[in-house]
Amino acid sequence: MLSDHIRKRGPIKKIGVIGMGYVGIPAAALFADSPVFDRVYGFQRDSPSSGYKIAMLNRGESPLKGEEPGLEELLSKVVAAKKFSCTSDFSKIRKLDAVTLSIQTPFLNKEDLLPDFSALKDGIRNVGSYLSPGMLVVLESTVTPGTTTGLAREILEQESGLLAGVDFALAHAPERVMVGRLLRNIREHDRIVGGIDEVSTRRAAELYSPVLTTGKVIPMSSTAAEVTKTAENTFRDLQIAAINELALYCEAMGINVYDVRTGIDSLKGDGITRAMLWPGAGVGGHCLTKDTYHLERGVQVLGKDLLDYPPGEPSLYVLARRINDFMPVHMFRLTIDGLKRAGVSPEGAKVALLGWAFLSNTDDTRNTPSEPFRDLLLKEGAVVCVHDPYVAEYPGVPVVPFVEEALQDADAIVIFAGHHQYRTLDPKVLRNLSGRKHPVIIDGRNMADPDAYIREGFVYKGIGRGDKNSHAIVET
Ligand code: SAJ
Repeated sequence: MLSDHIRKRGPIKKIGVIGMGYVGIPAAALFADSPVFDRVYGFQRDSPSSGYKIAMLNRGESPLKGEEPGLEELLSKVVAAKKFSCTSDFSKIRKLDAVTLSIQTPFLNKEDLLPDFSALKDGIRNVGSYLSPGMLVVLESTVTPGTTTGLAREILEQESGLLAGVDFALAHAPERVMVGRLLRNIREHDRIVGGIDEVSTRRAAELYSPVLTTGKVIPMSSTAAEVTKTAENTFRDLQIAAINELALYCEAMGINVYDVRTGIDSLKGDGITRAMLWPGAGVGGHCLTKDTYHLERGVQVLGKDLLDYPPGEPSLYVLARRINDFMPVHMFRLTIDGLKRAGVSPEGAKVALLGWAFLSNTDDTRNTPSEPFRDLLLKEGAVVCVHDPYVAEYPGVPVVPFVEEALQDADAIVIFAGHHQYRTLDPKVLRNLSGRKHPVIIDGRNMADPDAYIREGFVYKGIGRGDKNSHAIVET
């Protein structure tokens, strides 16, 4: 029995964390910093792309780019105390009580939206080959619901000859970290802990409780934990799609979506909630763009022939994804219409694309909605100059460091990211830089005051600004 193996093994003392990325590194450092545990190993394949992390981590340095408050100090502390070290020798797993896996599951390619589980499967195989009775295995990567009790369990049992739930404990504890606040998120967020059975759930709760400060463990089944993680992002994507659709409606009806948003948001009182998010030029990132498809695949596999749903209707969640992915196309339509109003053909038109990061005031460009927008313009023969104050480079896309360079001789100026800098642009300066009688301004993130630009002779168009998008052109 699993509980006998666990009783014989005693409390968790030695831990392994597989995958030294932005999830695994802070997790390993926090486990190592807890007086409850004796030793933590970080496991990293000595691959050409990431092998360098091993030596860095063993010097107590963080290989993560960007500011992570407290992480570097914590790493050097636990390395000096000999409570943490990084290794590529996976056989060390044999001596451990618990192993967590935080390995990326990116898309194979954008078309079929299928996840690439190959790296995760390698990690699971490595654990399986060194598995011993009473050990706990926890998946932290975002996976399709059913993976823990399915694929992961099968590989672990095949490699080890042991049985999940009988010889070893198996659970899913999804990570909920945001870059820039990794340590704080792990300590303060509640931690969903889902075992394949009660004993596994309890053992996994024993692993995570010591590192939580204000967060608490929320126990459930492993599949419920997988659905929680994917659905919490699906719901955020849905909320954004809902306000994006309303913005498109307001444009068609000639009203200002921000007035409507304020109006709806004013509905207060207990039990009354309206998750009014913000319309925009699109949804990027590595969470919201993929987790909906994990959830859909999960219900297709686990719920096969069991799902009762309105016949012939598309999934609301996939439709939300389609609406959000339509926003860069809508931005393209607004740009073409704006150029037409200014009497400029897209062929050869110079367009300043302000903002390449998917998230305002960050350098994160994963799945940026700016990219499909730029592709559409290039197809029309436009010349696109990309500016982003936080993004130095992007494969195949030149990014200029100074906004003036993008604005010089621009026929159209398109705001795609809500970077602070774009809120203080001066229409007068922009018009002089563009040198056009009626430059076009397309506002994808509610950064520009329509009247200030219209007064300067601009052709203005903004997401959700049905009240302004057909304004009279001012001759200056
Ligand atoms: N966006 C909108 N309108 C909004 C909010 C966001 O268009 O009202 C767009 C953003 O411009 C961006 C995309 O959606 O392109 C995603 O924005 P995000 O704020 O959700 O940022 P992410 O993708 O980094 O989401 C992360 C997620 N965290 C994890 O997965 C651990 C998500 O679950 C969090 O809800 C989100 O951070 C957060 O709340 O900050």
